[in-house]
Amino acid sequence: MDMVVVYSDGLVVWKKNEDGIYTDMGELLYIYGGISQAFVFHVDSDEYHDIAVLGSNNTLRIYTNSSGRFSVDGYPVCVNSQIPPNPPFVKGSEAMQMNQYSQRFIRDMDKDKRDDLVLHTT
Ligand SMILES: [Ca+2]
Ligand SMILES: [Ca+2]
Repeated sequence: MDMVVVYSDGLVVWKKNEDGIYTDMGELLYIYGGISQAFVFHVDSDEYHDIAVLGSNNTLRIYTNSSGRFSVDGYPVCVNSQIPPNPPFVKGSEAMQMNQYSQRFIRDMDKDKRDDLVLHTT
């Protein structure tokens, strides 16, 4: 399994696993403003893992990966709690503050090959 290394200054690099030896494959992304947390997941149903970044401003952005190339600016995520049955995360014109959620998990809850965002408030 390969490794994605996230630096708090905003740099995201890919380390390729070659029989247990990790080779630096270079910079995947550089997020202006810094990163407090990042998740590797599938936002779409292609075979390429995407990256969600929780920025230092507590907003979540998605950077999609298409054939190994990441979107430059990504897009902000907002959680629309008004759409039943479960609050989906949707592309938002303005990023939503995520600091109200004490825990965040990414799993494919409905097995549609697109990961979902599970949020917990206290
Ligand atoms: Ca993808
Ligand atoms: Ca899903």
